[in-house]
Amino acid sequence: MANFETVEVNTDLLIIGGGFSACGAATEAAYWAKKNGLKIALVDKAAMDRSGAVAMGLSAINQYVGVKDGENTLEDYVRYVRQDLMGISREDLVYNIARHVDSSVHLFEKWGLNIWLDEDGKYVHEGRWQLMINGESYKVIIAEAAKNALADAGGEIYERIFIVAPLMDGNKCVGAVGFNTRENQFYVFKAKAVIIGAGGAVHVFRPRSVGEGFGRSWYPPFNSGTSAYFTIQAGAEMTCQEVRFIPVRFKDAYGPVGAWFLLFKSRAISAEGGDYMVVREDELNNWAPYGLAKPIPANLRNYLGMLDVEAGLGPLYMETDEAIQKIAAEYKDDPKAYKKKMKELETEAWEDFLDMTISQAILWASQNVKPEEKHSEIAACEPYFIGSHSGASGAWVSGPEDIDTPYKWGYTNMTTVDGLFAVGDGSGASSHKFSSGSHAEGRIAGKSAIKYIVEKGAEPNVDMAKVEELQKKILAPLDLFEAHKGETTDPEININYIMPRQFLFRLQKIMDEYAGGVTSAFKTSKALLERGLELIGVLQEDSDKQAAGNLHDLMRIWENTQRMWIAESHIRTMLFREETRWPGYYFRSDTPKMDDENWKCFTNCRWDPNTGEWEMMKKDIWTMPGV
Ligand code: SFD
Ligand code: AMP
Repeated sequence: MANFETVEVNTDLLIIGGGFSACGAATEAAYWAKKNGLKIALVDKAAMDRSGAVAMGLSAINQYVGVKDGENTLEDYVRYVRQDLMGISREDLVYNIARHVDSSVHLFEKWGLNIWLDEDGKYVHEGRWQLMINGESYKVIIAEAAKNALADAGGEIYERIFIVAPLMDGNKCVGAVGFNTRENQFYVFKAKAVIIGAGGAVHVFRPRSVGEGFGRSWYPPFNSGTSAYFTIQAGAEMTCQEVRFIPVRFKDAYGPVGAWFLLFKSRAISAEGGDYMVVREDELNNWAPYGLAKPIPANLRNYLGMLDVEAGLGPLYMETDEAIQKIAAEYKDDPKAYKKKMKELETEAWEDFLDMTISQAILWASQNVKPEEKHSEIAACEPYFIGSHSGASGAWVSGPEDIDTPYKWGYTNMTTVDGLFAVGDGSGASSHKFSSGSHAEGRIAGKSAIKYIVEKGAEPNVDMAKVEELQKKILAPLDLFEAHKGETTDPEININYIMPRQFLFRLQKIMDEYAGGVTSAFKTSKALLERGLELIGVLQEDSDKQAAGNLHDLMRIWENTQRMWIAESHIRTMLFREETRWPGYYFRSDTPKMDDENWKCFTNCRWDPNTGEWEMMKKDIWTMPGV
C-alpha cells in the first residue's frame, strides 16, 4: 500500500467544508462550544479564505427579508419559495432560515462587508429580496469571522484535506476520513457530531465548454458533490435529487443575469427581437397555478427561452444596451448629468462581473463588447446540483423544534442519521437560501449540533478495522498506477486502468445524452433514463479501476466517484417522478405534463449501506397554515 502517515484528530464537533454554511456553523457553534467546554474541528478541501462557490466574490446578497424595516414578512418568503419551486418546498425549513437570515446579513455588515446604501442610508435592493454589495472580498470577510470565532473557542482548522467518506457506528455518524491533497497523509476524524457543508456538484453533466474551455462552468469546478455522497453513504434519506438547477447566464463565461433582470430591468430576446416572456406567455397557462403567478418560476423563465432556441430563433440576447439607455434617458435633458449617469451604469455593469465572475469581464473585453452599445448573448447552462439556489437536492433534515410539522425526528437540521447534520447545498428542499441563508442555516445547525452533543453526545465508537479498510480502498488508485505504469510507453494509456479524466468524460457523456443534458436539449424519458442507469451500472463496475499517478489524480478520482453517486440518485429520482414539473430544468417527454394529483409531493430516496439497495418514496407536502 502507498506509504501514508495516518493523522488522527479527536474532536466533539466536526464541520466539513469551509464555505458559507460551514462558516455560519463555525461562527455559531464556537460560541456554544466555548460555553460548554467542547472542541470543534473544521476541515476544508481548500483554503477557507477563497473556497467554495463564493471564491471569486459575489455582487449581491440574494436573501434578505428586511423584517426590521417592515419590508416583507417571513410568510412572504415562504410563498415566494413555494411559487418558485412549483409547490415543492419544505416550508418549515424555509421559514426557519428566513427568520434568521437578516441577522446574518447584519453581521456581515458589522464584519466589514460593504452593502450599498442609498441617500437615505437604506440598503439598495437589486430586487425584492436581493441587496447590492461590493462583494469581491465577501468570502474573505465571512471566513475571517469564522476563523476568529474558532480561535476564540480553541477550535482547529484543517485546510487542503479532502474528505471522502463518513465513519459510521450503525446508524450513527462518528466522524470522517480523507487525505491531504499536498502530502502523503491519511486523516481520521473522530467526532460526537458531524455537520456536512461541502457544497453542491458540478461536472456531473458534460459542460458546454469542453476541450480548451474544460473546467469553465457557472458553478465552481471544485465542488464535486461531497455533501450528497457523504450523506448517501451514511445511509441518510435524500430529497429532491431530481431538482437540478439550470441557470441562464451570459454565454461562455457564465456571467450572472440577476442584476440585469432585476436592477437594470433588462429584457431578454431572441435573434428575431421577440421578448420570449411576452411572445410565449400563453405557454404559462400549462403550468398553472405557478405559471400564472409572479415572479414566474426560474425554470419556466428558462423554458420559454428554450422554446425559442428549439424553434431555431437563437441566439438569445440580453438587451444590455436598451436597459442602460432607458435608465439614462431620464437624464437626457441635462447632458452633464446624462454623461455622469452613463458612466455610473457602465461601471456597475462591469463591476457586477468583476465582483463574482471575472472571466465574463475578460470575455466581454476580448470580444469588444460594450454593454451600453450592444446586446450580449445568453444561454442555458449545463445542469448543476445546488440546493441553496434555485435547485433543491440534498439531505432530508429534521425541522425546527417549535413548528408543528410532520418532519421532526430530532435535532434541527439533523439528517435521518444520528449525529449527522446537513447545511447549505447539503440540505434539500429549502431552496433560495443563497449565500446569506446558507450562512444562517449553518448557524442554526451549529447551535443544534452542540445541543445534541451536550444532551446525547457519547464518545465516538470507531471501528479501526473499518478505518483500515477505508484507507486501503481510498488509496488503492495509487497502488494500481504504480503496479502497471511501466507496462506501456504512455502511462495514461493502459489496459489495466482508467485515468480520472477519461472516467469523468464517460460519466458526463452518459448524463448528457440520457439524463437530459445540453446536447439532448434537457429532455429525457423513461427509456432514456433506464438505459442511462444501465450505463451508470457499468461505469460503477469500472470505478475501482481508476488509477492515480499523484495526489491530485487521487482527489480527481474521489471527486469522480462522488459525482457518479449523485448521478445515480438523480437518474433514479427522475425515473420515479412520472411527470414533468420543472420544464426548463428537465422535461420528461413521455410524461410531459405536471400531475398534481399524483406528484405534488417530495420524492425521497435512500441507499441502504447494509444491502446496497435503493429505496424510493413519496413524502407529503406540509403547507404552513394561513400562508
Ligand atoms: O447571483 C470540501 N450564489 C449566490 N448567492 C448570493 O447570495 N448572491 C449571489 O450573487 C449569488 N450568485 C452566485 C452564487 C453561486 C455561484 C457559484 C455564482 C454566483 C457563480 C450562491 C451561493 O454562493 C451559495 O448559495 C452558497 O455558497 C452555498 O453555501 P455552501 O456552504 O453550501 O457551499 P460553498 O460556499 O460552495 O462551500 C462548500 C465548501 O465545501 C468545501 N468542500 N471540504 C472538504 N472535503 C471535500 N471533499 C470538500 N468538497 C468541497 C469547499 O472547499 C468549500 O469550502 S448568483 O449568480 O446567483
Ligand atoms: P441570478 O443572477 O439568475 O442567480 O439571480 C439572482 C437573483 O435574482 C436570484 O434570487 C434569482 O431568483 C433572481 N432573479 C433573476 N432573474 C429574475 C427574474 N427575471 N425575475 C425574478 N427574479 C429573478
